[in-house]
Amino acid sequence: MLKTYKVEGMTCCGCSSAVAKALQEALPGATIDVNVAVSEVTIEPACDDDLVKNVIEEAGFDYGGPL
Ligand SMILES: [Cu+2]
Repeated sequence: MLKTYKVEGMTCCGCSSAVAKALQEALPGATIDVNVAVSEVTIEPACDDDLVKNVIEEAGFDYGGPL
């Protein structure tokens, strides 16, 4: 099962790469898909919301919660 989160503050592919890299390091083995155009991140399998929030905020972006 996958889960989609809103992530604000991504403006270019550099931002999306940074978010993807941070999430991938925190969730080895997960499939991470970052869509900068709609400010969304998809993670499969679903994981803990607080972990996602922490990783996104530590990477310097704004966590917008699960969709
Ligand atoms: Cu950027």
